[in-house]
Amino acid sequence: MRIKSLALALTAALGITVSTAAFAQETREFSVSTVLSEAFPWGQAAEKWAELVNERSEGRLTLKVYPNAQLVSGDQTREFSAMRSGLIDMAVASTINWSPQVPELNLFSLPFLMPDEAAIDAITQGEAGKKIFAAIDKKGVKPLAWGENGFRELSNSKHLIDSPEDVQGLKVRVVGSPLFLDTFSTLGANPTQMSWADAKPALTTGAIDGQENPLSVFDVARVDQVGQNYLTLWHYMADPLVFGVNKKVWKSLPQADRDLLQQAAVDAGAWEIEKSRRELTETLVAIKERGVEVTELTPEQHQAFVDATAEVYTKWTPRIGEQLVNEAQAAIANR
Ligand code: X2X
Repeated sequence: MRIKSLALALTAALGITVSTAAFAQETREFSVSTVLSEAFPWGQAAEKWAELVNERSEGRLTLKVYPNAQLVSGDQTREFSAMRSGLIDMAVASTINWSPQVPELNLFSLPFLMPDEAAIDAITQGEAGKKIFAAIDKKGVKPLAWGENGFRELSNSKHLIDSPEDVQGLKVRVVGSPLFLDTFSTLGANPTQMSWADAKPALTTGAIDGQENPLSVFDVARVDQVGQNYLTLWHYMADPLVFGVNKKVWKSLPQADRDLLQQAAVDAGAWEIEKSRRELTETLVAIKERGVEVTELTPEQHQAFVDATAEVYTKWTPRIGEQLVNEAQAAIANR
């Protein structure tokens, strides 16, 4: 808009008439929802996307990031619906928060499905990843690229956890899908659904004993300061991030801008995945230095958790789609 009016003013001042077609492309601003701010890799992914889009469109397209799920008043599981309805233009979102509306996204929450980072990539970068994007698309949001929140580790204020028995009776905060209630109930815990906005106060007052989040979140949000002194590295699941766009916004964009937006999302996602994986070692050192007791599981201890949560697959595989689960497992086996 500004460039166009400047051009019109200039041509008028010079007493010449030129076609304004060259200036006809207006600037546009879009909202981008995230749950975590730019203090976290997740928020940085969104800011990187905004930066690349701004640069590559020479200021024509602006992405304004709204962190802390503020566009849905902190209620992160309503983000997908708000995007579909057009209340939010774009988002960098966790698969966990969109899984109530897109059942296929529960794939990533199946306990101990993905043993390592290569396993995440085997899903997202392969046929299973395409199927999941098709499912998101079908539910009303255009997915563009993958990012990563990370492997979610279990913390609590009570005692060291290295066996399923240790989890029994613990009040653990979870979010998103009822799948998490099943995982923790199967382990004998007392899971409770809560948004991230409510989690920290609940940890502070002791209303809940534990929570699960990636190391970057534990570190940056200073979860150790609210009494979470025990951290078990059980890598039971990882939540990828999805860069997505409201369908109406997507359709309103010329093809060149769609390509620009998607390529910037792919580049920002790859940048953030690499960065957050690289920072993990350093983050763990920082957490240990603060006095948090960090527990790594032996292969036998790990297997006990795998066995104890196996029944979650029986209930959830049909909901996610048997073919998708099989395809993901095959991709992981061949990684
Ligand atoms: O709420 C959480 O635990 C968080 C921040 O990791 C997500 O949004 C899934």
